[in-house]
Amino acid sequence: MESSDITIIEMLGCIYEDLDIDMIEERFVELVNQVFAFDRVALFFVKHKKEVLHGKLAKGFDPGLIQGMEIPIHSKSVLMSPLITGIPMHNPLKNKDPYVDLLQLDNFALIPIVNKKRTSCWKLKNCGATDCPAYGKKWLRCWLVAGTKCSPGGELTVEEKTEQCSNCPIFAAHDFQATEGVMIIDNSLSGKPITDDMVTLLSIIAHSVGNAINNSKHYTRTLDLAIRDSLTGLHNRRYFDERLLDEVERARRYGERLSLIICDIDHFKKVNDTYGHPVGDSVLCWVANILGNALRKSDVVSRYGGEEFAALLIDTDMDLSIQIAEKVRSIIAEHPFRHVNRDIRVTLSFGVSSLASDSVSFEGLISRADMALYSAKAQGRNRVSSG
Ligand code: GH3
Ligand code: MG
Ligand code: MG
Repeated sequence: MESSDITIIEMLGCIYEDLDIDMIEERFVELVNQVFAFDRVALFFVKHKKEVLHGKLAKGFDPGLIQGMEIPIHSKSVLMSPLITGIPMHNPLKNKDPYVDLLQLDNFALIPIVNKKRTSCWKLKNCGATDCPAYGKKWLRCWLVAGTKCSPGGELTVEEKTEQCSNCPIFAAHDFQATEGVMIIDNSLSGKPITDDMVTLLSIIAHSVGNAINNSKHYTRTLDLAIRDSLTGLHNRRYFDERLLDEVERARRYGERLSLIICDIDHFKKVNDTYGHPVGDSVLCWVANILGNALRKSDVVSRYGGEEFAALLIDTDMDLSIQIAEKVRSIIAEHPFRHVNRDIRVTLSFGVSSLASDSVSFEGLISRADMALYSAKAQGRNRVSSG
């Protein structure tokens, strides 16, 4: 075994152990750099929601050029090809391609970063055409090869088929779940050869990296689920209680301000009784959304109980917190929730408290907000009280 093999195994081991996507990507570029020393390397990742390939990391390239560069996944750029086919491209034919021109690629290869999730087209479509060239292949798609049987019209060319297949649910633009991104390796400056062996080895490494990235996404998603309320997507009570302890401690240590808003939907039972529980659920989500949008990203907004919400306002004093609570109260009171053809009017009552400079306990913060909420209810609801 050569020392470069050991480097690869060691570095891949580290990549696999890491659950932080940014670290995985950085280590991947470092590995490629140490083992292959190409002139230039760039990593692009698929942003599924935006439907773009997004430039993230670069070595040798002008980082300003790569970072933030976006290539629509519908574009016909050669950079997209490895993601559609799952196959690396080594010195691809350079038909006029604005992205290849922009990056001044000449002696280069494109390595797909994919994960194991992709299902074969013939499995997805339950296709029995065993003599189809795409049958039995994981990455080959029907529209990529002549002679496939699934599109009507017999022996069509790849171009004709692409046209026909563009509405198929597994067509390129709709089927990017298994693709994480693409790595560009380039030796255009030095002219050093990029061999087939290098491309093959890199493709295997990139596949492992694709799986590591996918694992990391799953892990992050699981962590997120554990701290969120499944109905509203806000933080759950357990997370809120933990953060409350931490934030009270932090505010005391650094002399920062900290406020708490607790609010409760008025006569919510009546909403359920009148419109049914599922509509009640939709109202809860609507309120949660308004509350979440009214607060800053750094604030901790949670579903505190059934129809009760709590928000921890970091470094915010009582006056500003009352203003924020008042803003949310008026938005909800003035804009009814629209259900089918009916307007459902709901109101909320609020209790606000702030960490006094001499206060040491988080219990005090909660009990004062609770008492203020109780007082808002007692005074007729749909109002903000402080304590
Ligand atoms: P008040 O103004 O005094 O707060 O009156 P209220 O009717 O809102 O208070 P009450 O505590 O009597 O009733 C709360 C209702 O909230 C009863 C419960 O069924 C409903 N609720 C709690 N959690 C959920 C939920 O997840 N979904 C729905 N649809 N309703 C819920
Ligand atoms: Mg209520
Ligand atoms: Mg309640």
